[in-house]
Amino acid sequence: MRGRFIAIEGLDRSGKSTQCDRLVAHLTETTGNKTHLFKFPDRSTPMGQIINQYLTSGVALSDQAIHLLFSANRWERIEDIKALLEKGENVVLDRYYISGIVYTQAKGLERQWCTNPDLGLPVPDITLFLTVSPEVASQRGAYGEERYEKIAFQKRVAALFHEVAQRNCITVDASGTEEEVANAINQCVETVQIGEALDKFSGL
Ligand code: 2DT
Ligand code: MG
Repeated sequence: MRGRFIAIEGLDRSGKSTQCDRLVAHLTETTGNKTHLFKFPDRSTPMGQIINQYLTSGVALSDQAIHLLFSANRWERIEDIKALLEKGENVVLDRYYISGIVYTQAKGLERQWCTNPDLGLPVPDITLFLTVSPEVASQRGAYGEERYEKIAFQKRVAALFHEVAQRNCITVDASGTEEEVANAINQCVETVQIGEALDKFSGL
């Protein structure tokens, strides 16, 4: 049987990375299979390095160009992800195409335009959306260092995330303790049915 394919989405500082690490450990233990974490953007690839410069050192790129790089950054890792799933290993994603779409749409670009480059990517078995208010997130460590970490922008992203999550995600309250959030995530993951074939992303 193919592995489990789970994405975690949310605002900056919503605790995604911590929860992804915990979920990897939980899946390794409960399924007995290897579990891999992929983080998007993957800053280690050639495209990821340009994305990193854009996010951290103010390198100028048009909204369209950076959007296409974020999407290309997913396409450059997807064959590796599919191969692992086919071997029966699990894959956890720290952000995926929903982040790609809502962060660019929050800049004023059209939803359909933002969706197009990601069409055809494999759809996760479940996408968890960690909710935390932009105000609470902004109190957390190192906030404000990267380009998108401004409360006004995060509020626009949050509104779009909430709208999209109603149809595409399971929402998890991430304002509790690390342990509480991890328990909620583990419960959601246990109920997921794994089909053999992966669906192709066809829009939100
Ligand atoms: P991290 O803080 O998770 O490293 O993300 N982003 C991310 C986009 O705008 N489009 C995308 O496709 C992805 C994956 C979210 C860095 C920032 O990049 C944003 C925050
Ligand atoms: Mg961030």
